[in-house]
Amino acid sequence: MSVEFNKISVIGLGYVGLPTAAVIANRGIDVLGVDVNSETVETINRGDIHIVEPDLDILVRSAVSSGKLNAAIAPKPADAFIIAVPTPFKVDHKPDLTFLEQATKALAPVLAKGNLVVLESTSPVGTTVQIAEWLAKARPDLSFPASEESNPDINIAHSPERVLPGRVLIELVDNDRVIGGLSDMCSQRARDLYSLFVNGSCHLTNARTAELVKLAENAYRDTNIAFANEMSLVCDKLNINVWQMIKLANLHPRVEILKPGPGVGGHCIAVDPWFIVESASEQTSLIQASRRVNDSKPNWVIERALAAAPANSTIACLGLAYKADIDDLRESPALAIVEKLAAQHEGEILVAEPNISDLPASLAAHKNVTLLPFEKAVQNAVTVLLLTDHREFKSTDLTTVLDGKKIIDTRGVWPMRS
Ligand code: SAJ
Repeated sequence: MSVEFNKISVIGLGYVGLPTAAVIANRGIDVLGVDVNSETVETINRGDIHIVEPDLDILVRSAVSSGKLNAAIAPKPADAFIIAVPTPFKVDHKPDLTFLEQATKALAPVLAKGNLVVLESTSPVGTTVQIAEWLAKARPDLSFPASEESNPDINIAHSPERVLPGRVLIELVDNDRVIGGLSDMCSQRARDLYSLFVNGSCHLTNARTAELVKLAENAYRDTNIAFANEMSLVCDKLNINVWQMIKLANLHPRVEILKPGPGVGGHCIAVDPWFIVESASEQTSLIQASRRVNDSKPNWVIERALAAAPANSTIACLGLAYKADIDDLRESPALAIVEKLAAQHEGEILVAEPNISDLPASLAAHKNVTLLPFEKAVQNAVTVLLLTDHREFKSTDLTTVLDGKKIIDTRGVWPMRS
């Protein structure tokens, strides 16, 4: 183990920061996790977790009970700081760096000569330099790589998180990392940091390239999903089974069409392409068109559901999470669809979401919405709208229960009934 990094601080204890903090702490390194939410901090210090991610509970419990992982609401001195706070967008799709600015300014007072700061949050091109500028302004007594200094007091790099929710603990360790420092020394020091817990290779580049690599990955996926979603509209119009069509097209050795769905959700793929658009709007017609296709899919699903369900009848909505086998409702098209249905359909809406125990406030406010185990929801409904392909929905044999019901399967879980 490198003697350089005896204490590491992870700022932002969400879906990326908490697993990262727990993995590092389980390598025997002292980790202070920092989050502005005091409930989150208390939960973690009890050895519990506030998110659903396979095996994360075990890892956090072990890291906290060994004393290697502690959480606090404010930063304290450390050798390296990993920033993993949300970088959402505003209503006009422009990047909102408020959390990042607050986190950076909170960390500035505890910085000391020799520290390394790594930005992991997905960020628009130029953000790593922006962090250096914020820090330099707050700490004129220290030198930063954005200045001419070849060996500054503080090293700064960007290494975007690339982990897939649902597989975070595996991908955090096994995925390759892209590391872009504000100087070669910054990149090398960040590589030393990640070498402490990453088995994948570390690829060094500059900060701007690393920033765009991450954005390009997610925009690439968004564009590919948009193609699949567009095909689902084409198939609907031409009365062709989209699942069968894609399965057959994918037999071609150079074709791999992704899966259509109710829209693209989560806090990454539906957001990050806009960061490229913001930097290069005239050059991004394909990226912008893909966003429009994916963003319009929920309304298309709502129209089909309303047309299929008789007035005052009961609709079962299966799934609220933005994708399978997680509890994350952020930017979830499934949730948005059920919210709109609840407002527009006069009958009962029976919601099944195995990964949550209470309805979110936006649905609990509607009298016609109830959360039920999914078999019950399906049994009592006339129309079944499948929105998320959770394993529970896929693994249960509903053959006879579904007979006679109107089915709208947005994920292809029952491909021959769609
Ligand atoms: N989706 C489809 N059809 C598909 C695949 C996905 O409709 O064939 C939908 C999902 O249902 C979901 C959305 O797209 O609503 C996004 O899901 P996802 O599994 O594609 O990706 P995320 O948002 O969970 O995670 C992505 C990953 N990026 C890429 O695969 C390029 C992950 O590696 C990133 O770390 C993460 O974004 C992030 O944090 O940026």
